Amino acid sequence: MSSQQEQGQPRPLQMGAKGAYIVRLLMVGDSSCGKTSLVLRFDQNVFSTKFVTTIGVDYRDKMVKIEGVPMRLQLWDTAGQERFRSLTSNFFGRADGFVLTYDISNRPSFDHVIGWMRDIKTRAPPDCDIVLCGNKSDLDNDRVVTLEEGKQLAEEYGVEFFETSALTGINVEKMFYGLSTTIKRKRIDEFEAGGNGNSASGGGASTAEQGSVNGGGATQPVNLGAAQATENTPKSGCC
Ligand SMILES: Nc1nc2c(ncn2[C@@H]2O[C@H](COP(=O)(O)OP(=O)(O)OP(=O)(O)O)[C@@H](O)[C@H]2O)c(=O)[nH]1
Ligand SMILES: [Mg+2]
Repeated sequence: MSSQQEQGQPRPLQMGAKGAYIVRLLMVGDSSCGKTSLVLRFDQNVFSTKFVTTIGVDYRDKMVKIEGVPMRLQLWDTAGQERFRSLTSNFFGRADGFVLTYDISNRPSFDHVIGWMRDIKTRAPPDCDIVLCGNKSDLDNDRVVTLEEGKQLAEEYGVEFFETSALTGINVEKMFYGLSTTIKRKRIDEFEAGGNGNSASGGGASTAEQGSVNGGGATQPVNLGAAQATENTPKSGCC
């Protein structure tokens, strides 16, 4: 653990070999909620109705410019199936951000968000940012999780929220850019400005720049509420 983390302060982002900052984003959430589809829509602007479940972890990277700054987004697309959980959670310790996804037409996938949050809190660096993503918003007729429920849960955790559709593409870029912007402001700008990462300037990054409809204060600490009370696993410190 770095000295910044010991002091509860964000670490500066790592600079890669090609002059781009490296941002490690992890896709997490139940199987079939659309993690791989979101990555493919974002990276290649494609979509398939065929379901090929992810085995272990897939990887892609994508170069983007966030507010003029080159960033290499490393997209780690983890398997949602329970049998891969111990493997995939090993990746949490080096994450800069999480896209925690559920399917708006699948209630259990929403109910399991609390468990995913607990895993993130247990294993991920405290300065990582999280976006809660209700995917398959095109399936409005089959919707079982309301927009309000999603927003409210995100608010409880103090994370940003988007409803997306990998099928139509709606909000997919906004979601990835929103999360990346939040990370950039907290983990680059505040260091360049000579700050220590504790100022409020990183919050709600996506709303100003990318026109997010559902964004919230993303840089607040994750509040696990009641879920944390039952958690007795010590922090792994794997970062
Ligand atoms: N209607 C609709 N279907 C979607 C959407 N996103 C994904 N799907 C479908 O949902 C199924 C599962 O999608 P995946 O992206 O493979 O799900 P996953 O979360 O990666 O699943 P695992 O790899 O098993 O964890 C596929 O049949 C997709 O076509 C969406 O936004 N709308
Ligand atoms: Mg997948």
